[in-house]
Amino acid sequence: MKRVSLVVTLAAAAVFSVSSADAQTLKTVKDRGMLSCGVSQGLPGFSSPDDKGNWTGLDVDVCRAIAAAIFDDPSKVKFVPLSAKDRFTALQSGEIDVLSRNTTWTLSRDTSLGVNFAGVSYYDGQGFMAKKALKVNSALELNGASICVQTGTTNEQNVADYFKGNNMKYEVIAFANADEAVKAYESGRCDVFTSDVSQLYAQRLKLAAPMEHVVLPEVISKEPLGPLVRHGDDQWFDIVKWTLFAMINAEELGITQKNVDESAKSDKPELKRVFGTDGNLGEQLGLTKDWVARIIKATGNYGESFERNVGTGSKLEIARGLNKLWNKGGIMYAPPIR
Ligand SMILES: N[C@@H](CCC(=O)N[C@@H](CS)C(=O)NCC(=O)O)C(=O)O
Repeated sequence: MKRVSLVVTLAAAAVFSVSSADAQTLKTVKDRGMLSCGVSQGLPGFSSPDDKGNWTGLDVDVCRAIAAAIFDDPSKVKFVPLSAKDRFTALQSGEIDVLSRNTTWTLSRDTSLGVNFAGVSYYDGQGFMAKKALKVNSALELNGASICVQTGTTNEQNVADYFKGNNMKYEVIAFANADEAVKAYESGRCDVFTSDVSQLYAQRLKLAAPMEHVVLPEVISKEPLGPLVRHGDDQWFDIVKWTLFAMINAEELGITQKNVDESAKSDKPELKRVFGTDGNLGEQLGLTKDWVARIIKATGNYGESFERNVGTGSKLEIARGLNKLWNKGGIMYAPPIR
């Protein structure tokens, strides 16, 4: 009997020490007074700085939302620009607390890199951009083409699969940096440029004559993009996950940046839980009761962030498509806040 209880005590102690030792990220972030967020080196609509170094974008908003939830201040974020190749090392080493950089969730990344994907913030797929002068209407006409791509991306492998699958020849010209790849394409070193379709639209804006380039109709892969964290801190994983889910749920519940104060006074049971006037869901996450209000005041709901950064309110003018809410014809769906 004594032995059993000793074993139980030791097991409980082990569990306790694991959770207390690992749940450090929130504390680290609070002590630093700043969230460290890994982003791209400049991808309009997703994460790009203006000439004053002020970052905006859909991926940027995820980090601003996390900072708002923790500090009630979306400006408390240090943005760390990372190439596709360096992004995972920065997360593994602890240089950043979260990576929010148009990163595709795949099985190999989820299992071999010591990371956890917190959800999907944008459902994307890979495509091709070609000069109109090339007179190509379909990716299936690309036999023998040279293709510019960025190294360290899912796009490298997908393009190989696609050409092999369709019995077509191709030549890959890979670059460590997106701007180099796009410049090489623009200068004629490659016939086409390939990346996630959203990024084709974003990169096209940087070209001297955007309208001389077309995005071909084929989408050759699934690229679910979302934020990710390091293994080993489940509380932090939950915070990042539920911050994204809060933005998506807010859209579903009709909570907007404009009406958030009004909505917080609602008597509806669902809204009372979301705003913490009933229960303490925010505190269960390690945050405050008003965590959702803080997030929506800072960034707006998911749909507002989408439209402002990549949708109709932006230069990219990307259609919501798959990223519409599940009850509006899309697949964007967040588990409920209850
Ligand atoms: N979603 C893909 C591609 C991500 C990626 O890095 N794409 C390049 C292609 S344009 C990019 O965004 N570069 C922007 C940058 O390096 O700042 C992945 O996770 O591997």
